Amino acid sequence: MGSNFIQAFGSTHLYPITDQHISGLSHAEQVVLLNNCGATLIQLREKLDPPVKFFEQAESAVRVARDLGAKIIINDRVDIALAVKADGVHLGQEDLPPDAARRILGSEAIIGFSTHTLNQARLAAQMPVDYVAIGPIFSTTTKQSANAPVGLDGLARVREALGAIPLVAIGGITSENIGAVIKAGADVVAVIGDIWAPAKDSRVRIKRLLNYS
Ligand code: 3NM
Repeated sequence: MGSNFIQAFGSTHLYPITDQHISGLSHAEQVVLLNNCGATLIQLREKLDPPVKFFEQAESAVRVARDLGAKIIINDRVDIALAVKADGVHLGQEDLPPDAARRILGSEAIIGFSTHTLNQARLAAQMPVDYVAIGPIFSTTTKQSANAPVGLDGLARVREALGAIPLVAIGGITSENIGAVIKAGADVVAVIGDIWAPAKDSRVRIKRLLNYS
């Protein structure tokens, strides 16, 4: 576990997440745009559409990603990840637990797990996951029910507790603060708003996040 996930990013540190409603683009269109800019592993996230619609969109996004050589992770839905033969699933604290997802998806699947406190991250480290996500790092308006921000110090403490387990930071991350987030211990950063927010040029934003220094 773990190494497939980190290897998929090459020398980049951006784990982009799709959002149809913010971007105004289908999941497949977002995958094409992200991959054209250099992103190699992409999470499809759909909180509003019914499963039948998300399934159809995910199926075409995975088809497109296969042709491009990109990997696709499905947010929340183990059933959809299995049905569309995605590369893995990203689970929240209230989704199917990682060990159950592992039984369904098998040993090769990438399984990620969201945590919001140091204690949750410590517990996640004992689970059959390929990466642990911690967030929100900063305040965010993208997720309505986001917990209190853990900040860069909280992120550094999670890094210390997790040792070599791949760590994803999420929540309020932009091209302005990505350098500090990586320096504090994240392997990669997951981003929605700074990529897709209206009136932002997504192509420029994605490249800035991919090429930060
Ligand atoms: N999960 P943005 S924060 C989807 O804390 C999500 O686990 C979070 O969007 C967590 O990049 C968050 O716009 C929102 O802040 C991320």
